[in-house]
Amino acid sequence: MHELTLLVATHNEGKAREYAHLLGDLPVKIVWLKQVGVKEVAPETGATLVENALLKARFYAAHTNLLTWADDSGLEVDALSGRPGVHSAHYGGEGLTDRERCTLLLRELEGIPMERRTACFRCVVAIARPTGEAWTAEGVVEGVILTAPRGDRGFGYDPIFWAPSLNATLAELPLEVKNRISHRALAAAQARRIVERLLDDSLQP
Ligand code: ITT
Repeated sequence: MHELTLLVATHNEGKAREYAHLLGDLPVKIVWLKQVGVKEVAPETGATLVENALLKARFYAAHTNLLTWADDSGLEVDALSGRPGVHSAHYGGEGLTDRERCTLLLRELEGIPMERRTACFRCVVAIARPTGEAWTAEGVVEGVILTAPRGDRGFGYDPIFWAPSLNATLAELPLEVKNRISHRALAAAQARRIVERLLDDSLQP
């Protein structure tokens, strides 16, 4: 039987949990970085999410010789002109916990009224072949940065990101509910079509 293998390449456990749920029904064999023994971390030297997503997907595809799915994502806060954005994972410097980064962001936003605390999460998924051929898809979810964290699910900035459509922070939602509305879910819905197309092509005689 023909089976396509897809490497979902992330070192972030929070992302991995979400993708396991989002992509579980794709008719491919999903493998993870740990499973294929990749410890290297792709360089993220791009200036944009698209550049970094492509860098990651191409790096891990070349490394493993597998079709690879990677994402670069971040939180863009309007009152901070879009920061931390592409630098979300390293906001405040290395070695901080997710909670510490949230606290730092809340401190930066101190005194800013609710109506000016708008923000969005953006996710760019890149799919790359070992040859370097690649495609991208993007998803965005709009929200508001609260003044204190709420909830202990999810990861990253979820406890301070309130989603108006669900009247909850992303950290108060079960994974399958976050996966209905999130930036990652929206990008993944488009990107899975790319994988399905590649699958169709690979089945052609
Ligand atoms: P990989 O590159 O290995 O996938 P990473 O954590 O370094 O893991 P990114 O460079 O894409 O990934 O950084 C994205 C950061 O943006 C992430 O570490 C979080 O701080 C934040 N972020 C992205 N998506 C998020 C989400 O759904 N909920 C909360 N925070 C998120």
